[in-house]
Amino acid sequence: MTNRGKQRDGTRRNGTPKTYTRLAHPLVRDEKGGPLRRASWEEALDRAAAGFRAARGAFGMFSCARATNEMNYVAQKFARVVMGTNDVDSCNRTCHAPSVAGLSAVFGSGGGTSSYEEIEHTDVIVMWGSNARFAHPIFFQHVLKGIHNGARMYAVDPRRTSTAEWAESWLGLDVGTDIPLAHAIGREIIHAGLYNRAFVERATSGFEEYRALVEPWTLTAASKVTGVPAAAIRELAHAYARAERAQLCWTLGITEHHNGTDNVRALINLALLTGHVGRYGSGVQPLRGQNNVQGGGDMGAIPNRLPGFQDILDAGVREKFESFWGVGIQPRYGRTLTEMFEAMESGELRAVYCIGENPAQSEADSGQAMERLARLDCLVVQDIFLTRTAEFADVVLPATAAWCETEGTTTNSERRVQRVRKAVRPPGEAREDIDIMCDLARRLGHEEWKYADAEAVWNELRALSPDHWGMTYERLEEHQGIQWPCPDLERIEPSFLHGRLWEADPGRRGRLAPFGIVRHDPPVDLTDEEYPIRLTTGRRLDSYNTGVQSGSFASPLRRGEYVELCPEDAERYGVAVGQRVRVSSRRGSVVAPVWVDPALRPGLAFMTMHFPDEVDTNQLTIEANCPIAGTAEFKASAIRIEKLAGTSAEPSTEPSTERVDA
Ligand SMILES: Nc1nc2c(c(=O)[nH]1)N[C@H]1C(S)=C(S)[C@@H](COP(=O)(O)OP(=O)(O)OC[C@H]3O[C@@H](n4cnc5c(=O)[nH]c(N)nc54)[C@H](O)[C@@H]3O)O[C@H]1N2
Ligand SMILES: Nc1nc2c(c(=O)[nH]1)N[C@H]1C(S)=C(S)[C@@H](COP(=O)(O)OP(=O)(O)OC[C@H]3O[C@@H](n4cnc5c(=O)[nH]c(N)nc54)[C@H](O)[C@@H]3O)O[C@H]1N2
Ligand SMILES: [Mo]
Repeated sequence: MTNRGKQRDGTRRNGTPKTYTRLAHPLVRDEKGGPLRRASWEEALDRAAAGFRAARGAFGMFSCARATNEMNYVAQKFARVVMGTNDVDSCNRTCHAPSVAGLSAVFGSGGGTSSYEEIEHTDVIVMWGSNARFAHPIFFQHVLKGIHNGARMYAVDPRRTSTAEWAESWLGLDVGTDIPLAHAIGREIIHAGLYNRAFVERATSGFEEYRALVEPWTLTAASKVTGVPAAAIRELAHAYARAERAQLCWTLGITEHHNGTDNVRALINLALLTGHVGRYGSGVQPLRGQNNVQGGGDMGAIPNRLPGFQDILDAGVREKFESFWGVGIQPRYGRTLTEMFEAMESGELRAVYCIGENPAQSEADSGQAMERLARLDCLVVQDIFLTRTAEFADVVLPATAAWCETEGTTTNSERRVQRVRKAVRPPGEAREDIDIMCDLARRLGHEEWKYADAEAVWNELRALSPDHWGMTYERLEEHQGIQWPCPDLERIEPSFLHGRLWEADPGRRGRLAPFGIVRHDPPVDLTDEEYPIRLTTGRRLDSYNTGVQSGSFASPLRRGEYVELCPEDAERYGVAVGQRVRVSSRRGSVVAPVWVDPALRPGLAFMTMHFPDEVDTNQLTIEANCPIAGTAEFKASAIRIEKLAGTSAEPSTEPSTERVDA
């Protein structure tokens, strides 16, 4: 491979922002390590099909969370029907898989329980580990309306983020101490007699065990572990429990930990304790990441569910799909994205079809991830840009951009399915993801693979997924989007889920919601004398994920990658804004300029994932991951910072808080 060996030090192109080329023609590589060259569609598809055929039984699929529901339906069908495997997954694994796992364990389904509109009509909003002002700006407009209507907002984040600026109170906890904080809030609510006894008795199970679990977490004990003042914990507990309606929202500050699912369960416990779920204005909301990551999972592009979020282990469900698709479905869960990377290491996975993902730069410990990609017999990358991952590919297939060059639907974080449309002609010979997959399927012996259009795919999905049955394209248009579940062609269901929990005998109608018995477990990558600083990573308003889609535009907001420190730490290390330092973790090392941000606290540094071609942050992160969900601990690594000899601060750059008024 051309790039192997250079990866361990992420300084390769430091300082020179990369412009990505839009893919317009298929490319193939004649030999490993050689260059990519232009090829015809015929040749590229033949090569891809041959590679997949040779690796039958050792094939994995990465599906695209930015593409449509229809595309994701076809992708998982390709894995299951054409390649006979459940090894299909997407970036949901690096992201909100713990939310899906936690919500399904409690409520039986993995979606957020409320609608965006409800946040405008609630009394208390808790933003926990979420910087929605930057990462969910549309949702945040609803939050601002809620605040305008009188709601009080609380922000729980180690950094005083732009979101926290709008909050009544900011709880600046230490990274990885969310469970002690949640347990202390729970204990305070119980001790103050503020829990919803009727709801707990009627709709939940395991309360006594939960009460015993949280009992040691007094305000003082939690304050010591989390760094949050006892009075602030108490205030949040009382505000949340006393509210008539309350919304608890979380994102990656909760999920991207080695115990992400436990974190999610600890937060859901608070909603169960107070009854803040299953009613208009009250609910729990994981604000999902990519535009269609909710839909990708709903469509079955995950290893444990068939379309409609139906469990693969359910024989009745399997039978339905088997008779519809005319093939047997393996009666076991497939590998997650994380497990697929491990299987590349052992040689059990030898071919990967990577559609609209850039794992060479988005996986934790990316140096290791790239070594594994380089080891594959066959890597086919289907993308709209020539990504870093494509640099390891044997075949690169140019796709159309789902959001403006194809027809279909996507599903947002409030479970709303909406139409997307083709408005722009794709460049060169680029083809739609679905057409490319069908062409490959036909080459692999499935002559019948052909869809007239996206609507034909959707109608096939509707026939198999009761939750989507009522959503014809016509109705989606008429209602400007419909939320699932929508099992009926006439009716529209309420905007929130789990209203049954409030019915007289919910236990008889379905499951009780169990409290999560979860314990504090600090981050895996411990800070010590050698690596004394806690690094957390995340996002900025102006850039998107690995920067492939946002890297090529010029903007005064876009200032490239920095390692951000608080003023006290900058002084302690004797570094100033613009000065280049070496940042090292137990896995790798990069060079980055310093930024000073008073939103941080001593001992805490922040970097983004947006500019990996300048500074490859994921060389530093740890792949330790949640055993239930497989999500890596992107939010907690241990690092050290060293001044580079002969460098000094660039003059004239003012320390900035980077915050923008909404
Ligand atoms: N502008 C922009 N928007 C985006 C994206 C983007 O790249 N750019 N990406 C999209 C995607 S894929 C996703 S998943 C979402 C992510 O959206 P968010 O999850 O809101 O984004 P992050 O900045 O990754 O992390 C959120 C916060 O977690 C905090 N945090 C870190 N460690 C901890 C901890 O231990 N406890 C708590 N309570 N908080 C902690 C960080 O300080 C950070 O402010 O954004 C989506 N929207
Ligand atoms: N350090 C650190 N690392 C992280 C995170 C973090 O917080 N910190 N967050 C993690 C999270 S939450 C996520 S979601 C992942 C994201 O990880 P990835 O999904 O791997 O990264 P993206 O940059 O979003 O890559 C999306 C790719 O899809 C392509 N694409 C867009 N539209 C289409 C389409 O219609 N068709 C096709 N075929 N391709 C398309 C784009 O060109 C791009 O190459 O990163 C994870 N990595
Ligand atoms: Mo994400």
